Amino acid sequence: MKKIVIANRGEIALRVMRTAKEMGIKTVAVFSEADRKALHVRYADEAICIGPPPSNQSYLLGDKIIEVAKQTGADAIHPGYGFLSENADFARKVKAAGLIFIGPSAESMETMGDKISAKQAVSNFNVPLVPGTKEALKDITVGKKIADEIGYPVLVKASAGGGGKGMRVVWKEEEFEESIKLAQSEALSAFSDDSVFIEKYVESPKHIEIQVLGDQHGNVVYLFERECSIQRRHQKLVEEAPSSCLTPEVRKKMGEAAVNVAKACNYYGAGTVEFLADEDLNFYFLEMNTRLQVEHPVTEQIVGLDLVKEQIRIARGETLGYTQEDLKIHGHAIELRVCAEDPMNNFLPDIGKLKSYKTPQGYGVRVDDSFEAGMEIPIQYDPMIAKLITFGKTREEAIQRMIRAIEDYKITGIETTLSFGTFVMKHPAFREGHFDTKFIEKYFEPEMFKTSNPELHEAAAYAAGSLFFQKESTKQAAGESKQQSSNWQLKRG
Ligand code: MV4
Repeated sequence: MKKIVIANRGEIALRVMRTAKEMGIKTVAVFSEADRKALHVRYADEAICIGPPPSNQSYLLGDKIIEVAKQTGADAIHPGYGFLSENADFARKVKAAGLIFIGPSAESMETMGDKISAKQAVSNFNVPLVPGTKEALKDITVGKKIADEIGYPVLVKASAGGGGKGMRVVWKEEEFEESIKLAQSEALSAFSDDSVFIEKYVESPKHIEIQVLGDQHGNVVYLFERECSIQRRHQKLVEEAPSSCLTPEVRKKMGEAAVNVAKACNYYGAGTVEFLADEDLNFYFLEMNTRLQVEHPVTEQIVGLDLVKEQIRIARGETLGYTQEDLKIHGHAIELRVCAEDPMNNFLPDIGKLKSYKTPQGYGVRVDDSFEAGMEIPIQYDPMIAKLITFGKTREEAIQRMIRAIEDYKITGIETTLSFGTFVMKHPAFREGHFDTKFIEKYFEPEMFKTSNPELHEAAAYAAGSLFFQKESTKQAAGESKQQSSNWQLKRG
């Protein structure tokens, strides 16, 4: 492999190019007209404009990107995350053009891309699943019977859905028929596929995912877990590795289950197996993401592997060269997604120019970004400006370092999620590891930190803390039967 095309933009395009450079591989950037001055364009050995700003006229044009690879004499394509990264047809076309797709096979992507087929694929591989149906629901009467057996509340999910799209909670039988019909019509318009299935609804779960790596010779290992429960509308904001709540025994069981998921679809490359975990650490397979994920750096920091380098080595046909026993967790890493969003204003995207931009430095701090002072944040794409990653010997050290790094991060001109990061790091529930996917819904109140004064941040965190304990005790008294919020139906714009 001598030259690769990076079919992506932003921080991930740069991140892939850095590793390629270290491996002596030349890089070709593709870019839209909105990204003419982008850093990934400058960093690459060559760069080719592929169209106007909208992704469907640029970064999603698979055929055009394959053309670029041929034109420039590249021998492989790295898709990054998002865009074409989980598009099986694209992977197939890349291969048919005599190029290497740096990722899994089109078949693995297809099996895992559909939730029903994913569940069926793993069903003989000793992987725990949430009680529910393993086939698309056809008959309302049959569905009702199954829902009764499982017990309410149940969750209706679109088989083609992802990231929470096309999901609906059904609290009682009277709502069942209407919910199924709504979910089906939502799924049909969003994915042109109205297949839905039902599962027992796990309330307030933790979201824990396992990073796996497989080579093309049948070897698969797990690189431990990432805790990704701090999210809003299915958009993760804080991720960490390892999780503060797993025991070594559960970690091993989850890791082995993830390896079995990978084996069930003959997986090679880097992939992530998502699990839900309840309070008692019972865990259930949700889905597999067949790409490199945004939050992969926290795993890199604790295992000491460059995941892009591993992806490239695997794509070249090399063997992993290590076994599960060789892999150990070293220290703790936390990632904050620094997005151009205003936490005080419902996390709405904040557009504009970065008037000043200065990243934090020093031991245990990593910033993966793609901006400089004076640049505009393009509105056509994801509002993520950077990923701020800190690591330390212990979780406490990584948290303290994150608080310091956020303070040292100077961004003016736009609102960002940096202040939200401080709120999380100082929150007692986060510090004690008592949190789940409802963290923001339960504890976040923007008024609490309407200031950049660090002492008031502290006060806000204490206020949040006492509120937390207050809420917990009233909940226990009331028997906790909070209705689901409207977040389920909201889609990220
Ligand atoms: C669930 C669930 C509760 N019970 N499945 C959301 C996205 C998609 N990957 C699956 N999701 C969920 N599936 C059952 N049976 C709750 C969620 C869920 C969630 C999962 C992971 C991270 C954040 C979440 C936020 C809300 C709901």
